[in-house]
Amino acid sequence: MPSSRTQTYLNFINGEWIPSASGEVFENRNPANSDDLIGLFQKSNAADVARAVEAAEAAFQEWRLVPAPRRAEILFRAAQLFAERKDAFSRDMTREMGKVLSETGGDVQEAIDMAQLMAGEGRRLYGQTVPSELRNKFAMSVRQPIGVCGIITAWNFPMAVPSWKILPALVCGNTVVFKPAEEAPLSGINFVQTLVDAGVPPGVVNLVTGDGPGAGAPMLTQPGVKVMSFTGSTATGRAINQACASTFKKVHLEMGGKNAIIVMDDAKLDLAVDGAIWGGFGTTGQRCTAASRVIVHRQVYAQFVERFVARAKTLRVGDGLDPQTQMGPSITEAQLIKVMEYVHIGEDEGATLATGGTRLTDGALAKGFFHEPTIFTDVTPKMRIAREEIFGPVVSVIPCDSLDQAIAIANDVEYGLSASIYTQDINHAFAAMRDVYTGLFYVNAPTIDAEVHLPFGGTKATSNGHREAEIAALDVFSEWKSIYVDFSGKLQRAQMDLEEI
Ligand code: UN1
Repeated sequence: MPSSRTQTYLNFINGEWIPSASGEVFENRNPANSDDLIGLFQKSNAADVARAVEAAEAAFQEWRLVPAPRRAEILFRAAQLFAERKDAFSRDMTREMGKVLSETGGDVQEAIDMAQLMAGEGRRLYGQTVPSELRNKFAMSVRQPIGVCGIITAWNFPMAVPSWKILPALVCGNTVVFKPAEEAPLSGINFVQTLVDAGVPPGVVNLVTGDGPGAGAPMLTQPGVKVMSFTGSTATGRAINQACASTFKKVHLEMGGKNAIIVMDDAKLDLAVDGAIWGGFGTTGQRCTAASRVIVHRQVYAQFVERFVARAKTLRVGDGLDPQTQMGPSITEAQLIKVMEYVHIGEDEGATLATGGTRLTDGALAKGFFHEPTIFTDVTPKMRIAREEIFGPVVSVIPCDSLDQAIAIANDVEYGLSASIYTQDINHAFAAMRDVYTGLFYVNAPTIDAEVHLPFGGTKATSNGHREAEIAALDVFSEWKSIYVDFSGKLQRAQMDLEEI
């Protein structure tokens, strides 16, 4: 039961913190210690979403006219405030979603970086000027805001990913209705509070907390929502895409991954092991970019496996608030159960369980959702553990005989987010870079750690063709208007033969 000191957090609509029309709240608990109740959050419903959309629609009429450099000044102030609040926000984040403090600090840092990047963009937002086909006529294109943007994000990067979406939406002149993941709503609230403190006007950013069916789904059918940007599972992304079709929303989806590290026979093996450890077990494997497959050349396979397994065994699993901890818990019991199910699936498929495979329940760990770092070896590309996104600390090692075969295996999954190669041969590196069909590619580094000033996104079932972060995000949150200015004082007609002109 919540104690009398338990804090109740509110929705933020039209510049005010208010309760949900539902009158209901939900609990947010620490995945490292389920006794630790972080707070009670509003269980929002369609009425709350309708109110938030209405506020955002009204605010859009003014916000779209605020000059972009002025909008950017607010983002610049937000960057400063995120930096001042970084430690406190990192602690809140570790407490609510479990990743270790150094990683949550990195998550807040992405919001700082993105705010700086988008603040700069307020003085650019470049369009094009091109010559007209006709005399005494100018031709140019400008970016226009679209309207209300619905933003639904995942819990694993609860400040970074909202920043990739909301900050470009704002600098372009849109307004926002934001639903953070129900597993990490406090980071969403911290994010919004900071924007408000930085000077974002009422109605420009609205926040509703709650679950997907209650607080997310109503956005999809609201005619007032013009853009939907989502990060989460492929199944949910598909449903969002379908639900948004009838009102012709612009939909941006960032979904699953089954990312591969390729280790060639000439790789620096210790470097590759470092990369596979960080790529596979960083964030407890709960990244869409996680290196959940390692494709290793048979010449170095035995050596690699030995070192990789030895390193995985040394990882200290525990509460992310403890600076000694290297890997935190799974986000929920359901997620932990999914991890354990995949361990059984791997065993049934005939892969070798080289290390891990068990839930950790010693002492204080019993109160959280902890699992050993787990490595399957002798995995074949057709096994489910080599194809399906597990979103947990489980890595499949797959032997290969050549670069061509490694590339074919890397590509033979439904997803296409990230991939990497460890090699000292520049020809191998460039061939893999060209032929692995993903949105991100790394050489001699793991599949994770994207930076905010490069486009982020994937191919195939990972994405629906858009990219986020970087200025690629501006393409999601603005639309082009082509403008022709005729100063000839007479009717000039394009698409005519020159003679007639
Ligand atoms: C995600 O898992 O949703 O490149 C995003 C990375 C992080 C972002 C991951 N910067 O791994």
